[in-house]
Amino acid sequence: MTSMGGETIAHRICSFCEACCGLELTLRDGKVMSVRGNANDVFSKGYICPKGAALKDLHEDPDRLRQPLIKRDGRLVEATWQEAFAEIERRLPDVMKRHGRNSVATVVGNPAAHSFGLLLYIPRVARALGSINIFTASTLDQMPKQLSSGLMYGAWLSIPVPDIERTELLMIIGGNPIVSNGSLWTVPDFHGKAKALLARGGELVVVDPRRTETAEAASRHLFIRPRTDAFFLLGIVHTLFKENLVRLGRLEEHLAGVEDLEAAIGPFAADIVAPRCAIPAETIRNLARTLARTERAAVYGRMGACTQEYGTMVNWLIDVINILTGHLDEPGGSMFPKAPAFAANISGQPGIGRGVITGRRKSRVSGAPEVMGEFPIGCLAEEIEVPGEGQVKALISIATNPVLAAPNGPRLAAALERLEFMVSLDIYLNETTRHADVILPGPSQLESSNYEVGLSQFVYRNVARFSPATLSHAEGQPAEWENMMRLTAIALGKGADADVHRLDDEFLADEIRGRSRGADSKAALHALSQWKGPDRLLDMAIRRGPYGDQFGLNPDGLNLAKIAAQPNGIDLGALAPRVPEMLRTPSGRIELAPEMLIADLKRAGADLARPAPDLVIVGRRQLRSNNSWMHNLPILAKGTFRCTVMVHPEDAKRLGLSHGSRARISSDGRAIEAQVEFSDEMMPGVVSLPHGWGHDLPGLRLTLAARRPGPNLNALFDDALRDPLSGNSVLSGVPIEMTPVG
Ligand SMILES: Nc1nc2c(c(=O)[nH]1)N[C@H]1C(S)=C(S)[C@@H](COP(=O)(O)OP(=O)(O)OC[C@H]3O[C@@H](n4cnc5c(=O)[nH]c(N)nc54)[C@H](O)[C@@H]3O)O[C@H]1N2
Ligand SMILES: Nc1nc2c(c(=O)[nH]1)N[C@H]1C(S)=C(S)[C@@H](COP(=O)(O)OP(=O)(O)OC[C@H]3O[C@@H](n4cnc5c(=O)[nH]c(N)nc54)[C@H](O)[C@@H]3O)O[C@H]1N2
Ligand code: SF4
Ligand SMILES: [Mo]
Repeated sequence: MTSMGGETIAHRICSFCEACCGLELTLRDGKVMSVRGNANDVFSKGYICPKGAALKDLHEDPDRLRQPLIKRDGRLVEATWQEAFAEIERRLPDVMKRHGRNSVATVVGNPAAHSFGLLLYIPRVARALGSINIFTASTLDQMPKQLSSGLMYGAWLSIPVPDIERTELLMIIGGNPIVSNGSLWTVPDFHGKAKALLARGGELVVVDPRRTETAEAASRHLFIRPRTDAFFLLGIVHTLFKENLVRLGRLEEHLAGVEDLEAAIGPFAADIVAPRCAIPAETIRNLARTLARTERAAVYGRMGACTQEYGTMVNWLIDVINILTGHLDEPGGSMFPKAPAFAANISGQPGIGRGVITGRRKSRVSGAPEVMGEFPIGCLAEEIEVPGEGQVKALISIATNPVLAAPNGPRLAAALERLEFMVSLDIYLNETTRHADVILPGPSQLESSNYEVGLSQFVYRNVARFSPATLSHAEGQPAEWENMMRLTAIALGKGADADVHRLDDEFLADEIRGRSRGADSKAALHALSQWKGPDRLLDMAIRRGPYGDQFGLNPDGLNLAKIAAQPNGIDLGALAPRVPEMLRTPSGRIELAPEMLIADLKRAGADLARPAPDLVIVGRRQLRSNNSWMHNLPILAKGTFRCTVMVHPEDAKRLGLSHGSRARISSDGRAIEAQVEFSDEMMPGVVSLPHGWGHDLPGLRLTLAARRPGPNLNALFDDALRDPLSGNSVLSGVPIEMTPVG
């Protein structure tokens, strides 16, 4: 932070999306005067999007909660922090006692993944609660990629990313990074990097049922029938084997399962899969040839590749293609970042590990297997509704709005009303938190320090950056990690008045003792003592990490103080090959043909001839929106209303819809209404509507958002429709009917 003439310049990393742009803020008297991209940031080099600038609006939003709320006579009213925690202590342990530990469910949402004060303390709350009922937005999002990566490389977050600055060919399956700014791939200014790729003669191919902003900027766009990517990719893999295009290169000795894969791929010739995915067989074959013959190429997939019933298979096949064409772990291909801290693939013994397992537990009602320690969020409503031993009776929601973000939101909302007790850690009184008995708001982002625990593992270039708190907390406002520790204390029976700092010290001392011997652990604790809470956990992880000072053994190495002293970040270099060192599979190899996926090919084989529905719906992310929770910020909400359903003019004509009119959209008895927008961006037979809207419910404190509430896309979807392997919800390609209203 530097001060001049009453103004202070501060730097921090934007945590609204995965791009992690470095911001430069100008402050005067504790007020944010402006937010700009930090041109000197070693990673984002000045890039910023409209949401980054909205940090000011979020900080100032009068609707953002600054005081806990407690439900009294059915209304959520302001309370003191002491009253709020006393209420939780009065009611939560009682539910645990009467109904057992599994009766308390925890649901975690997207912003928790961007806030280390929440993320690093979730395991503590979860362990203290001791319930199997954990749900997160991961099963609305990236669980298929986590599972396929876990099975192939041995760690859930060992997810390779395109080395975009050195590639010649990038193929994107179901992602729109020009709008989303990238996901499971931290790549600020994707658009600039894509332009550079094309300028050096490279190719960008986008496979998407909409001609998206990214497709528009690409050298080639292919429409694909939604929910059929597995068949398209199987056709490519089949061609690679059939035409002898497989080139394993350096990875050959580190691979297991090549023959098993080749044997299982038999039924999926390009000619066979073509009608299912609506991409001509010759196009599929040519793509396989181009991928195989291009020296530096990468295939990448995102939401469209995850939110379908073959999500895990699609994400596996994307990596399979990168491997078979010799592009995994090679410069210009798809590579593994090396994070400074917290990654499973930087700790323990290099090259081998325990791998991942799923299904250690099954969900009570549907019998869905646990994946990565959680159940599918699509199972939450039934776990609350269906009586019996282990029924969910209380809920802790952490930075999540599943009433809008999860399929069949209205069913979930009704279920939440039946809970005996609900606590929400959230900054808004919204569609989900209105069901809570207690809401505990976190401080403004500007009042918190932060480090991107997860996203540092998906970077286009290795980097170490830290955001200190820009402003101090409002009087009495605890940090989110302190709220998490107080919940932990209550769940452990230590009471609402426990000294949470001491408890945090005890947890840390235990953890350090578990790892190092007496004198060493004392020295480690002393070295960390300048930090508290998540900062301290971060310092420890960085010191122990691959670039760390190893508590003095490597004096030139990094620690948090050194990183914090560099507001523009520390560049740790371009991605470098990491196989076999990063592998954590029991075999010490990349598992090209995990049993679970080879078995799943039978399901796909039996589904080859499924007829195409007349009309299906897909989602659409928008630049000035972030899932469900940024529609209350003036800078983003202004302008024309964007939550429209895009329909191809031919479809519109057939359905009797006119531009600007309203349409009723229904699916399997569930229905919403939306405003029609004609667009030839759509593949005929496919319409698109953004998700995260539907702010017209009673009892919200979202003044601006409620003025233009929009329809809730997820009200159409069946929460039982999932990828059975990962538990991820199907949120795309769902058959609908559309009729004019009025
Ligand atoms: N149909 C359809 N549905 C989708 C998707 C889709 O593409 N199509 N996308 C899915 C994806 S990828 C995701 S990640 C999920 C997101 O699912 P969720 O995470 O459940 O939804 P969000 O809208 O991101 O809600 C975030 C919540 O966190 C709160 N919040 C914001 N900042 C903070 C903070 O600093 N502290 C605390 N305590 N709370 C905070 C907000 O007020 C809001 O209530 O939605 C999914 N839903
Ligand atoms: N501005 C903005 N940025 C965001 C968010 C936001 O809400 N707004 N959300 C953030 C979050 S939580 C996430 S997870 C990321 C997501 O990041 P992305 O995945 O890049 O974003 P989406 O717009 O969901 O892109 C999914 C694409 O898949 C296409 N698609 C749909 N169905 C299919 C299909 O069956 N097959 C294929 N091939 N394509 C299909 C859609 O048309 C869409 O273009 O974005 C993040 N960034
Ligand atoms: S692209 Fe993402 S990280 Fe960058 S400014 Fe926008 S919201 Fe923030
Ligand atoms: Mo997401």
